[in-house]
Amino acid sequence: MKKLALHWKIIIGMVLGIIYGLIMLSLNAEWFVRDWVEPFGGIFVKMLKLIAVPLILASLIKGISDLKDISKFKKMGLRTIIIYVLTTVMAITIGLVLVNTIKPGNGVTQETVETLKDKYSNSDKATTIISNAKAQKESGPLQFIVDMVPDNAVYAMSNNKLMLQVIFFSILLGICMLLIPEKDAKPLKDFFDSLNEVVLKMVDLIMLSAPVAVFALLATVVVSADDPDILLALLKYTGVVVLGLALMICFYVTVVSIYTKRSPLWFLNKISPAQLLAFSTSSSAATLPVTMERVEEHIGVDKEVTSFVLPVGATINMDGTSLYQGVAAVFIMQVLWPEGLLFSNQLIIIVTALLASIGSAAVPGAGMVMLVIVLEAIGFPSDILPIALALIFAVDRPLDMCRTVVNVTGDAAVSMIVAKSLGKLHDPKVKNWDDNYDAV
Ligand code: DAS
Repeated sequence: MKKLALHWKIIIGMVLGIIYGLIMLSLNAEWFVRDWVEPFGGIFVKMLKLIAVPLILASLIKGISDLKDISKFKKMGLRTIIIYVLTTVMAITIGLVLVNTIKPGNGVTQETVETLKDKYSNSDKATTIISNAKAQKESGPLQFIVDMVPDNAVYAMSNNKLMLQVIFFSILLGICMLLIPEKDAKPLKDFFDSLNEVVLKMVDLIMLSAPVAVFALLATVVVSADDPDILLALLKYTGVVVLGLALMICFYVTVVSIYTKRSPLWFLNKISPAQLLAFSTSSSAATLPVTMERVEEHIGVDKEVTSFVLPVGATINMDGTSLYQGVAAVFIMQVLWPEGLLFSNQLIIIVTALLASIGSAAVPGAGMVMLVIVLEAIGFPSDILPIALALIFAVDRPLDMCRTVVNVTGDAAVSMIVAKSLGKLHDPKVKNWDDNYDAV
């Protein structure tokens, strides 16, 4: 077992977790999983989130201060944001083409829709999601930029959800270190250099518990799955989302292999631990420390690039989420509001799903909260909004797991493309798959 590479241990943990969850479900022992198993998954996710903030702080500040020249930072920043926006718009378009071609929502009978209305019109889960979205929306379309500016640096560090604020503060501090004489910035630079090394070693340590943690996470997902009652339409809807996400993965590996001359299998093998954790945790934020360590030490992207591109990507680049929002919005209209299926609405979906995915937090279920904003943008009737959400949240958790994998893979692919374009893509320090996990 010792010699087994870590990603195989994680996969075994996932498979055993699903089997164990199904067994406990059949024994009506969900309570046991929630009381005695779920905490091990929760602790693991909390540990990863614990180090996400110091890692972003250390790596962003180190990365920017290593640039020596502020014009390099401007070039990298502009290139990164442009590529992120382009890949997100492409993801939404793929989703819309698939859902309008396959039409998973067609064929749901009127009496099924009536059953849905009776069963879900006051669903508390849906009303919670709607109130969260309303809070997000009332603040206006540019609120996520205003929210980016922290008014208290220490508070910003202590709250993972405000990751954008940590990124903003780190970029500001890193730039100012470039603007003062190097000898004055050196003590601070040395501090963040060593903090960065220490936090990366923490990632290795935490990763050793990953197989047990993903066992607990997957067992919990299995026992908490609701039982949807319009299975066929939902299965088709799920199939369309997963097909779209798979096409996005194919797109990333194709672009990476053509532009960076790295084989698709090589890229997927190197990034697989981060993908497996993204799948298990449904959180780009929790996965970020592992994504950074994989891209930097196993793929060979220079820290100057990973330290900026990945933290920013984890918070604003969510290609999987935006594709899901495009498909979900059209599926919901196909089932509940066919008169809304206008071409103009599809264009509105592209713009609002882009903004909604940028504004989505990198935590489980965030994509669904922002879906409300997409639906409201196309004028979806608010009286049947709870039913629309209830219609799809039975399958939202497994889809969240899949779209988070695409979010993380997209960030890694873009970091390789940006690095290659800046001449910052090197041979990886760690050749074999999990060398540095054995180093602890
Ligand atoms: N779970 C989110 C993430 O962490 C994505 C989503 O909810 O759509 O990337």
